[in-house]
Amino acid sequence: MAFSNDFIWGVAGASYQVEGAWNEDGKGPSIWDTYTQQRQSPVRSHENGNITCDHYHHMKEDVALMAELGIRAYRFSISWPRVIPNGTGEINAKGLQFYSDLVDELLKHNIEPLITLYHWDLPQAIYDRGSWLNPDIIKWFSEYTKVIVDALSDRVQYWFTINEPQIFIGLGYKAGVHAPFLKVSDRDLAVMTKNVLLTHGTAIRTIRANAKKTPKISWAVTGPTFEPENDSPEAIEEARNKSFEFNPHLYILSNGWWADPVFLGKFPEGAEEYFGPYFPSISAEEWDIIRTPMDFYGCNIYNSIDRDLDPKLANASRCGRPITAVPWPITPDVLYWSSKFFYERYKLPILITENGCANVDYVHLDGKVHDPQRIDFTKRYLRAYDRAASEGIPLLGYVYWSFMDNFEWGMGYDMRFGLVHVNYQTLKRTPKESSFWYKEVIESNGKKIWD
Ligand code: GCO
Repeated sequence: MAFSNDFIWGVAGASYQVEGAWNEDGKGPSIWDTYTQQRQSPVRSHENGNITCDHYHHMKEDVALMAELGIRAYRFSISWPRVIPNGTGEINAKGLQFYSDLVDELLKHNIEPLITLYHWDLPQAIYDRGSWLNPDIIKWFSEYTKVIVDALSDRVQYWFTINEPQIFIGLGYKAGVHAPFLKVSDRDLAVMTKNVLLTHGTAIRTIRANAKKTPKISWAVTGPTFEPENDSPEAIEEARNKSFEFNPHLYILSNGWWADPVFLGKFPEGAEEYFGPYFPSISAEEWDIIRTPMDFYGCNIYNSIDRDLDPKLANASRCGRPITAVPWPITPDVLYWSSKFFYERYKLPILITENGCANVDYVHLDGKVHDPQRIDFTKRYLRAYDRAASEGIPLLGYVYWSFMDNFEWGMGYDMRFGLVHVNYQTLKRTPKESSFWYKEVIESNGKKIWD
């Protein structure tokens, strides 16, 4: 057992996925609101986040439940359009108050707030002005960041700029399965990448310049890696290279495309040839901003990347393997390999900002939610993470996704990741068996995972 004594044990959620109250108390619309209000919402079963868990109105009850379950940290995101309805300009005092109250409530229960500034609910007004294609977004996001930091940094220490650029750009603008459901060209993706990277770097500077409590800052990127075929140095080297290389089809979802610029000051090899005249042109001054240092490396990890995508071979290697409800493969060792590879390459302590299991949970005849798959899943992943700790890789903590079931983006409500079950009709919360198990994991600082 190698987790440090101050290891952070947390749970996560995100504004659009849990809050509801989509048009209350002066909140402006986000791109997720706009698309899910259409008669034919592109989300599975045409579902939307209008009410979802109604966390906006159940916040105190939810925090009290976290405290009962022994949770030490809560990673949540701020809805930009709830605080600044038009994206820029006027501040919605009620929206800001909600987050201030949430922070107070968490601290009252000794739960550390971990704030994500952007978890995909872009103000519609910013989208209308060009979204990530418009370089003004860098300034607009920085202004929004300052509003939040001014209001909350007397009590908050942990900050995440953006959540998973791979996904909000990759699935939102390339694959067309997340808002705003577009498929744009590589040329546009290159422009967006540059603007996202500059937005991230500028936001770090804004936080550092304005925070009252000394901030600890990171981002939360998605971080799957390849696992080596065996433990030989050659196999490990091959997996390491594949985990960061430039692949023309998958670059937008990769680690190297987003993190190499930030830490190494360059895009991965092969990118410039691929983009030709559309390769992002970045001045020395802009590189400085993109490379603004962070304090740790926050990453969301659920599974490793399939080694070979050759369909002829795929049947043999994939057939019947364990999967979650999403369905993603269950690959526990990815927590070891990702932590190792990221630490070696980017030289920062690791915080797993999301990891978790979607399961087929429902309330059983005895009134309880039995979810042994989630317990087994989490135990396996934490064991692999523990291996990384025992090899001396600095690990700051583990944040389970998610605290409660919620709106799973394009997949709607069928996917349940929560430690707490939510009945979307009655809004009743029922802690699942896994939440009681996780409580013991926390109380034992991880020892419980070896039982
Ligand atoms: C993420 C997502 C979460 C998802 C979770 C499960 O950061 O990937 O932000 O919002 O709900 O990952 O897919």
